[in-house]
Amino acid sequence: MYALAGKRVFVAGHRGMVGGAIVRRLAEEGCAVLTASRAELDLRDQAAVREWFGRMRPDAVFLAAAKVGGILANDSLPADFLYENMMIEANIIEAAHRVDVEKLLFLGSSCIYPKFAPQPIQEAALLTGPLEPTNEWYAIAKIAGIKLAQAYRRQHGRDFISAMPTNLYGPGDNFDLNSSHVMPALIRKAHEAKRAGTPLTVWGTGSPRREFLFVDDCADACVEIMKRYSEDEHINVGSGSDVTILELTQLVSEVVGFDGEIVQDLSKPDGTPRKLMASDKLRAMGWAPRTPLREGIAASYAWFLEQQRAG
Ligand code: GFB
Repeated sequence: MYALAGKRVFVAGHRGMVGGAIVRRLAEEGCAVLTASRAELDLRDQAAVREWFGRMRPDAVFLAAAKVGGILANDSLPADFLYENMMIEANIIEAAHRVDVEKLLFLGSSCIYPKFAPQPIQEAALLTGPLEPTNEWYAIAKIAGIKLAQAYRRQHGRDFISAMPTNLYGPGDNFDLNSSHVMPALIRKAHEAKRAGTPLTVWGTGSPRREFLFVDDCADACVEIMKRYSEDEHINVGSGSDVTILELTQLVSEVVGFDGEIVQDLSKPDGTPRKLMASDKLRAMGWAPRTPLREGIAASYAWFLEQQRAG
């Protein structure tokens, strides 16, 4: 058991959806939360990261900073996704080692697994087959992060661990249609189609299956993992069930109140056919998600509307 109470806890990536949710969740832990804005600290800059860690001396680190995006952004910005993510994780993990950080949790993604991994995907499926080409750059960077954490455990005895969340969504998500993931894209498209009385366009065939987890549930799991998990192997963080993109489109349409036509854009990629994770290890720790999909979508839509009103 690693106690967070009284500790100095750095959340790298606090302006992002996941980092923001971890900061919210840490309010219950009685710890001092450290954050650094992009203007204060460029996580891709090794010297700056070392200097910051030397000065701020965190006891624990949630490594939730990353260059992230949906299928199109991943596919069209391969250099950014590979370079930026490798720099961020290498700089933070090495700096954490140098200042004797007691515990570090590195966050990855379910796209680290082979494209055709047996479902539900066990942690042991890592590196057993070829990756999905639309996101292999991001996946390679995240696999390197897992290996870095393991390497520092092995060589230096560090308590550095990794968690792999499934597709996440919620307040703080990116709703930009060119770079977003499917959930915020569908919420925005349904909202705009309802207002304009136009059809809603879904990318690809609509047949891929995805597992979704509400971001505050993920943050809760991350805090539990930080406190109670200390193993070499990464740990999956999923909700345990998945839906097709078409089913998701229907559900989002219901929540948003859109009942118009749904059309397909087959020029856009489908990506991995399915990536449902086996989260048995996490469930065995007694953790379970709290937010049903429909409720999470409603919370996400409410946040989107709030942002729109705020301009
Ligand atoms: O969420 P998403 O962009 O990423 O897309 P991945 C999931 C599925 O939704 C794909 C379909 O089959 C998309 O074709 N889709 C339908 C849409 N309509 C839309 C739309 O309007 N926008 C988007 N974005 N998708 C990413 C990876 O994979 O997921 C990352 O690229 C990362 O590496 C992340 O792992 C969690 O689930 O395919």
